[in-house]
Amino acid sequence: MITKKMEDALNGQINKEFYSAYLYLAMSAYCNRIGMPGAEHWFRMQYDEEVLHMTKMFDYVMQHGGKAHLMQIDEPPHEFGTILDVYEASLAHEKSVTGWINELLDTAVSVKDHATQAFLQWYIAEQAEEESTVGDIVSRLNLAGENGGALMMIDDKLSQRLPPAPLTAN
Ligand code: OFO
Repeated sequence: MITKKMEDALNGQINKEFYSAYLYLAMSAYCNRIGMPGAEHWFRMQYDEEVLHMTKMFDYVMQHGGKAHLMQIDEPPHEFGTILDVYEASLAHEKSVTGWINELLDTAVSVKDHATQAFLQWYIAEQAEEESTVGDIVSRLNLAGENGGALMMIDDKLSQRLPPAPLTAN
């Protein structure tokens, strides 16, 4: 059974994962508008992944005697600049998410909730992977600069992203 403090913190993160999904859906729509279909697809897959992050935590709260509490989701931005700007915004967001996951783990430690500490290790590893993946795309876009051919090659690569595998709560 999770404590009220842990339940509130997890519900806060569920809301942030929803926001992440919203943000990436907005980025997908923006990439459609600027003629980057591969990036549009990549962010649509990222949206799907964030929904899985959210539902994994949502299920965990309920399976551990807590109350899943859904809150209002903030409106994301709709304009992002160049394709490099879009991915830099994504990287900055993932760094924020890493900080929030670390704070969640701090809370689990403070209330001596060992089960939630173990559960959160999955998110810690996932955040390292997310930052690395997006950081790599930012590096490639920086190298491509204004080179249209290079940008098309990167966009083609982004179009090959596969859907995320289904997750379980534990
Ligand atoms: Fe849920 O990891 Fe991205 O935001």
